[in-house]
Formats: sequence, structure tokens, C-alpha cells
Amino acid sequence: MPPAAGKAQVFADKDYQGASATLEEGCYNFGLNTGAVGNDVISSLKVAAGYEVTLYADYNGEGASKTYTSDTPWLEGFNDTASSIQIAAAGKTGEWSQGSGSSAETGDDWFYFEDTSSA
Ligand SMILES: [Ca+2]
Repeated sequence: MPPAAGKAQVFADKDYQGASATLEEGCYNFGLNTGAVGNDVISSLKVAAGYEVTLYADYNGEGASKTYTSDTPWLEGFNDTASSIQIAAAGKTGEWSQGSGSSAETGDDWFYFEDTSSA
């Protein structure tokens, strides 16, 4: 089952249980702008068709990463590890950029997903 809403859903426990957050396309730092879902807690996730979710071990899209393209009931190797997340249309290439925009906030800085796909 795809996420009921949004482009991705993340869950604190395996098998889509526990505290959850529904996220739209963009970049987020766990514990700062992911509602009830904190840092280093997610254990499962759902991905909308046509989207890719990338988890990062550190804030602002840094550290070890892993990309998911389908619902994943157990984040093998990435359990209770993710500190930030990027949600983007599949095949879209880009990077976290600092500036005005939406999504991840840390202190005075804002980060967002910048599409760098060549036309
Ligand atoms: Ca967990």
C-alpha cells in the first residue's frame, strides 16, 4: 500500500507502526520538522509511486545514505539511524542546498532540494 497521503510516510517502528509523519517532496531533518517522529528513530517507511526516498545518517543530507523506491517494513542496516530525509521524483537528480525555500531547518539555516537535472 502506498502512503495514504503525501509522497512518503515514515514510522518509528517496524511494519508501519508507532509514531508517524506524512511528508511531501522536499528535505527534512528528523526531530526538527518531522512532527512526532524524532531523530534516529524511524524503522519503516512508505514511498508513493514515482518517488524516491533517501535517508541520511546525519543532518542536512550528510553522512551515509540509502535510497528507497518502494514500501519498506524494516530498514535493514538503517534502523534508528536516519537524521535527515530527501523525497524527490524518481530519476530527478539534485542536492541539498542552503537558502530560502522550504523543508529542512537547522538553527538559522534552511535547506532544500535543488533540482540539478539537465533539461
Ligand atoms: Ca525505531
